[in-house]
Amino acid sequence: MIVRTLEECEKTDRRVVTENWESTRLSLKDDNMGFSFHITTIYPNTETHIHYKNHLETVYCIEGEGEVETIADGRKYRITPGTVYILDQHDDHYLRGGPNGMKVACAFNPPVSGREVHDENGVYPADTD
Ligand code: 9YT
Repeated sequence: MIVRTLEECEKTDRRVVTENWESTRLSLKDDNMGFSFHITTIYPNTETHIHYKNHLETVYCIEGEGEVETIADGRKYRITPGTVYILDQHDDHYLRGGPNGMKVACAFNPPVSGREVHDENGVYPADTD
């Protein structure tokens, strides 16, 4: 069994910080679970273009508020604590943090390796190992 705390992981390179969000990857590919599990903070009043062409992601809102807009159909979804959104179609979308930002728990399949950030098209690279 593996036991970690968010607090200890935040002090390591598991914590990845970008302009719009930061994320602490609590479990990664090398844990061999078939998915990775992250606690992510979306910064207030940000908009991030995301298109996980190579991954599926499930996102559960823990606190704060935000919005997801799916680009193909222009639909907007308000995300509040207790809401889960599931990107089962590799959905191209905008993720917006509300005025107080938003904290979410995310699972990625396949798991990320650790240092991934979005490229100019909102994509994380495919796992080529
Ligand atoms: C919800 C989302 O995808 N935010 C971007 C960061 C991602 N959760 C990550 O890499 O941990």
